[in-house]
Amino acid sequence: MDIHLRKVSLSAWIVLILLFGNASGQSADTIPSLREVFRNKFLIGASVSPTNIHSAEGEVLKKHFNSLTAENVMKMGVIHPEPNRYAWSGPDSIAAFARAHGMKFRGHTLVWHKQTPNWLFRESDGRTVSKEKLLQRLKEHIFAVAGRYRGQIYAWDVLNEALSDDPGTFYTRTPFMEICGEEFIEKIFRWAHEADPNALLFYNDYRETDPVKRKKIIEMVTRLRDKGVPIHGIGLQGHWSIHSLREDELEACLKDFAATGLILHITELDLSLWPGEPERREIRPEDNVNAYTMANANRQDALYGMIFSKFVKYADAIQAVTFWNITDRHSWLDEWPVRGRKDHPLLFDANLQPKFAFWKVVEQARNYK
Ligand code: 9MR
Repeated sequence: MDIHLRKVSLSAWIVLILLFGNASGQSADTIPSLREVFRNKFLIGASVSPTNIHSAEGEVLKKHFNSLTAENVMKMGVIHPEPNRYAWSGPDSIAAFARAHGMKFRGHTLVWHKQTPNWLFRESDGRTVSKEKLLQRLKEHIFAVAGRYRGQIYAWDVLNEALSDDPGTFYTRTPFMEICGEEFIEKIFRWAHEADPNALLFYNDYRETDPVKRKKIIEMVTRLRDKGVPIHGIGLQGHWSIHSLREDELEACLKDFAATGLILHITELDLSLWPGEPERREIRPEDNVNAYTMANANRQDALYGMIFSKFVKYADAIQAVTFWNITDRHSWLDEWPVRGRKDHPLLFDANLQPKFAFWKVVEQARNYK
């Protein structure tokens, strides 16, 4: 049986077909807009590329979403591939789409140690740059990028994933940290604020449900706040798996982050049908199965319901919920950690139709105070 038809009895199905004459049973008019359902609670966002906003997925965006994040084209290596060259056309087209459709635009990301351009850490003769030069390059980069989109980007991920997953280590060892020491963090927030004083500034990280990692995130942002550094919010990525996400952990996570008093954005939400893995690896025979089984889909429906019941509970702290990609037609998880292994982590299926998980999410709006 097609997975989309499960749970619908035969008689209900006949009624639906008579009513809507639509084999999928879901006429476009009967499907509520996600962003309308959650209006006045939080924004509903998706990460996008300059291409997919103009594909069929763009229609899903226009109906259900009111915030966009560039999945890749604003990262340092893409937007600033050479010392004096910026690639503006991709981000400009996303900005134009956001404007044309009355959507917000989240900036991702000013500083991240991944997807950095090769030239950034090197002198022209190949030696490692000095601390002063690297800081100067960071400053120029931030002023150029945040300056160009001043007034168009409402919130920036200023720093992405600087904290270690190793419980015994605070910061991840990155070229930024090795060359500049932790003081670069404070500086990049101050520069971002100067470049665009109205943008909300975020620290963004994953594995936020892990109590040790969470403590580090809270400690770092609290220290920055106490020093008067302009940081307004914490981005909780939310790359979760149906095999490991636990309600008690999510509850504790949101409670702790809400207690900081900072704005919370869920920045990269998806719920994988595969167990999470920290490293890329080759495909194995056991990966060649369809993970979108009834059991997995049922689990995903229930967990999406649970996740949004928590978001609704903490809606006073949460300003935006952004999904990482739009529909199951394409997800970064189709490539990671196993290239070519299909995942189905989102609320819309590969045919761009709402999944049962979508309805579970919509149901949570009933629980508004
Ligand atoms: O989805 C992004 C993927 O297309 C890129 O190849 C990858 C590597 O740069 O980055 C992915 O997005 C990441 C995001 O920028 C930061 N948090 C983790 C996301 C998934 O890796």
